Amino acid sequence: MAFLTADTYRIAATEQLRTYANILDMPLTIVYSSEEIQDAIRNLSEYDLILVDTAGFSHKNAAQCEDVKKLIGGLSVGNKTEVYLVLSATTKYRDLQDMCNIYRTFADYRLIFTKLDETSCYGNLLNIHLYSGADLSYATYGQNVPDDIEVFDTQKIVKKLLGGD
Ligand SMILES: Nc1nc2c(ncn2[C@@H]2O[C@H](COP(=O)(O)OP(=O)(O)OP(=O)(O)O)[C@@H](O)[C@H]2O)c(=O)[nH]1
Ligand SMILES: [Mg+2]
Repeated sequence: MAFLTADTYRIAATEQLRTYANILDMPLTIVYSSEEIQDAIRNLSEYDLILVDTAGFSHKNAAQCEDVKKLIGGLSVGNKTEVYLVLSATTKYRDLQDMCNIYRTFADYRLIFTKLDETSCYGNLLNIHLYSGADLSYATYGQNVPDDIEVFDTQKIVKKLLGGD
């Protein structure tokens, strides 16, 4: 398994991922533009899994959206790709809808919801799943890596939603 990051945007984002890569003893490749992505993937062809991190940005920034769209497009050429859209459970419904619509134009994706520990409102998860038609894949419940991520447990969330927990 190898890491590839295109997040050269946020201060120290690559340093942070390098720390994870060191802990897990995996190679890290940094790409600075969508044009570099195919070469970078080719150089990692001996790995069966490559985790790619894209830069976080406002979905209302059209230029950055275009960059990520190109990057994801470049990844898909000749490779089996899975795209995950990571959304915070604390984001307002209307904004989540906008994010889903914009990312839908990039690729088919599965959803990861973060920050379930910071909210008591679970309706957005169900509504966004229905609205986007995307599968719910993982959920995170805190900042401890890797303990606070788990496969999305529908039963658990439905229980919380109906006040059973
Ligand atoms: N409480 C809580 N904090 C979380 C959770 N998931 C992530 N965080 C925190 O949220 C902050 C941002 O996490 P990142 O993983 O950097 O988020 P990101 O979406 O990659 O950010 P950008 O790349 O800048 O868009 C960090 O301080 C994380 O520890 C969660 O499930 N619960
Ligand atoms: Mg990030």
